[in-house]
Amino acid sequence: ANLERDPNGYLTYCPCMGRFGNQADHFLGSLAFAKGLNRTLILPPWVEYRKGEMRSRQVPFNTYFDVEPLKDYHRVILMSDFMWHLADDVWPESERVSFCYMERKSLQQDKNDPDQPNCHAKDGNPFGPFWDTYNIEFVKSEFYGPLHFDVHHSTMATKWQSKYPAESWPVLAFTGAPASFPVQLENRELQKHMQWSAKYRDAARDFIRKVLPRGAFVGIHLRNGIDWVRACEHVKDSQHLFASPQCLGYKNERGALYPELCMQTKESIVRQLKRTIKNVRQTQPNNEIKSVFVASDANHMIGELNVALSRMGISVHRLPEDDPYLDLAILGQSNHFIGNCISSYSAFVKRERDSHGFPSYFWSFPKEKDR
Ligand code: GFB
Repeated sequence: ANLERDPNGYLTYCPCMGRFGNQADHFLGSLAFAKGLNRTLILPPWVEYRKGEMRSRQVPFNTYFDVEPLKDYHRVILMSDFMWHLADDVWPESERVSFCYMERKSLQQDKNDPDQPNCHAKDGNPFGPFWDTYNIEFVKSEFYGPLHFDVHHSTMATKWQSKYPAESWPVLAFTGAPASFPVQLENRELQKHMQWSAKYRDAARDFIRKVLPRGAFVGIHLRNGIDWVRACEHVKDSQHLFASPQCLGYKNERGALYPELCMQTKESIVRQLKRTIKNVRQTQPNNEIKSVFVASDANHMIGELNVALSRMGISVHRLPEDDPYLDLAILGQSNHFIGNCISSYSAFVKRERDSHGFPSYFWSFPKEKDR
């Protein structure tokens, strides 16, 4: 490919925090930030963690999402394209500077150079493996504080541009995503530019056509693994937890956090699912729900749900093999969706469905007594 250099510069970052839901939130913010600064966004690979592996895996951005639809919003380039075709010219090895807000302490304190403040951009996992994927070493650190990433509410973009003009700083390389978590309200709608790659679109469609019975289906997300049980303990001392603003509002306009929002009992899940199906049967008699698709990180409750729903003539299904991305793509296509307010994985589905005008609901929200 004969790629042309963008005179306005580039922005690259490591999606070094959290798993997919977190990375997706960060991606939307980084995309808005790149547009605000008028720099081409280098599309990072997704960072994945496998059981028993010490180093993260980096999966090319376009394995899951198409690149073209993003260009309707802003200029982007795959990280591999940038590194193979442009980096030698735009970002020579001697000029690779890592950006962080302020000094980051090293895990292994540098004995030779103990006091030199540094981003330590490659320290630990996934930081090292991420940049190693493209053989990137940094020669220097740059601390950008007190600048920040909210380009919607201030003259922040201009400040970045005057402090780091593209002529002298062709590439801004961030140690972590230049974005907030959870995703800023203004950036949620950028989700419409994240469109599943053909592989996932087709796989979702095939599963729906071949495995699920004909008719409408409800997609549900059950987030109930041990990491989640532990995370939910923080409900009692927080205003917000992870993606909770999607339900409660960014300023708690729609209420305070409560435990059932994070973790639900099996009984309440069955109750809400039955009630949802009955409501739909009454209000939309022409598009009768025939099945339930369950996505989960741990317990799919297939047995319990089949027992509870068989009398209503409804079968319950899951993927034969764990695939977090295919689960997401199918949930995005379901006729109805029930997700978890606190989970950023659910939040991805909710945003995608909003962009299509598909309905979504959440477990135990609104609060039982307020319904
Ligand atoms: O995506 P994620 O940041 O969402 O992390 P949360 C959860 C990961 O668990 C996903 C797996 O990326 C998947 O790998 N997972 C969750 C699932 N639900 C499903 C599912 O339905 N199907 C499949 N196949 N996999 C929070 C994070 O996770 O968890 C926090 O935001 C923190 O950083 C906390 O780590 C404990 O927002 O749900």
